[in-house]
Amino acid sequence: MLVISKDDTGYVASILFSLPKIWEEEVWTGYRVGQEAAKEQYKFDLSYAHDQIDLEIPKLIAGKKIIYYPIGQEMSLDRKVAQWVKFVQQQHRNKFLFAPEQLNDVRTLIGEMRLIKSPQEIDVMRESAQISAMAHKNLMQICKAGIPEYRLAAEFVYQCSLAGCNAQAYNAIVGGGENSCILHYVANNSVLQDGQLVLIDAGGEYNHYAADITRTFPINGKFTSEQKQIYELVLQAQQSTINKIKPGILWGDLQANIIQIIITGLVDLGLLAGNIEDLIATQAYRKFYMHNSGHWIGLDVHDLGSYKSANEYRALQPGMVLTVEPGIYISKHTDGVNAKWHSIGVRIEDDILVTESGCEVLTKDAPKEITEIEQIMRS
Ligand SMILES: [Mn+2]
Repeated sequence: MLVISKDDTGYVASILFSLPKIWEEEVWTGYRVGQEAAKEQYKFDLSYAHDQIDLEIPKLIAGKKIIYYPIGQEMSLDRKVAQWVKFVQQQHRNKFLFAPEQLNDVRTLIGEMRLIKSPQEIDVMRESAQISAMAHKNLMQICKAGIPEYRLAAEFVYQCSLAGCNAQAYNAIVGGGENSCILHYVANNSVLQDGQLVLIDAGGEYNHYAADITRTFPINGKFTSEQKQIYELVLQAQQSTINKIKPGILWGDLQANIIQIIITGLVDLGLLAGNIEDLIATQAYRKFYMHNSGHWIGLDVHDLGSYKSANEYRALQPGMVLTVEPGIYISKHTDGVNAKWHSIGVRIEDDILVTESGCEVLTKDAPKEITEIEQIMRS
């Protein structure tokens, strides 16, 4: 448990409570930092063994007005906080030290801090994105009809691990054919069929920072005419939206741009009929594109931080990292669609850093142009 305490003069102290360094326990569960190294190596101002929490925290909160902690995240912590406050109330009733009067949720503050990445964080995210991008490219090289979806998921994990990822940012989605139309398909246990697409949504986690990439490509290496038309439309929606990203752009503008392009394209292909404005107003696109433009990404794949402030979509700022991930999904269960479009699910997703002058696509090494994908899969 980390306590950060600020006094009236503005002095900030960091106090760590952690497991004591006991070799007979470490031999079972692994190395521990211990209290000495916490101060010397990690520069905490104070360091205690975890069993000192109930003794030390009341001293730390006495005289403070507000406690920030994740309210309601763990009932055991809610109970502890109440006990510590009650203890201070009783101990200091007749002294000049007061018990805290206010509990605030620390996640609101941390969410805002996590929204703007430092240069060091950006370096790690670039590395995480690059490893994941190369792992996606590798899947294009080894994919062929007849292998199970989990083979590609396993190869992805393997390549990320070889490059130093300690975990995956989330369970990989590898969906061939009809499975590409299930947004969070994680069964990954069907066999990839010749002539169909495979959609792969997978990202490694490097030094605790997530990557989140989706690529869709033909299992046999060559797009059919229908697959190509849907793919090019999704790619156009994604590229046009990425091109708009720069400081000052509102979060909601990204989804609006995707919807505009996807609806126009679906009308051109004969998959939707009617006036563009009416189709947007009635959300007719939801039959084919039923999710949002993306999300913040960082320590979590869906990172903390609000998308609106005071009911207005927030404006992008340098240092924010977000995904842009339009998709079109045409299942055999989708009503009123010519069978030639069935089982075509396409999503293309990249991780984008907002810079002073525009943006940087952190995941740019994962191929997404049709000619590039077909060339990689041919060789
Ligand atoms: Mn995503």
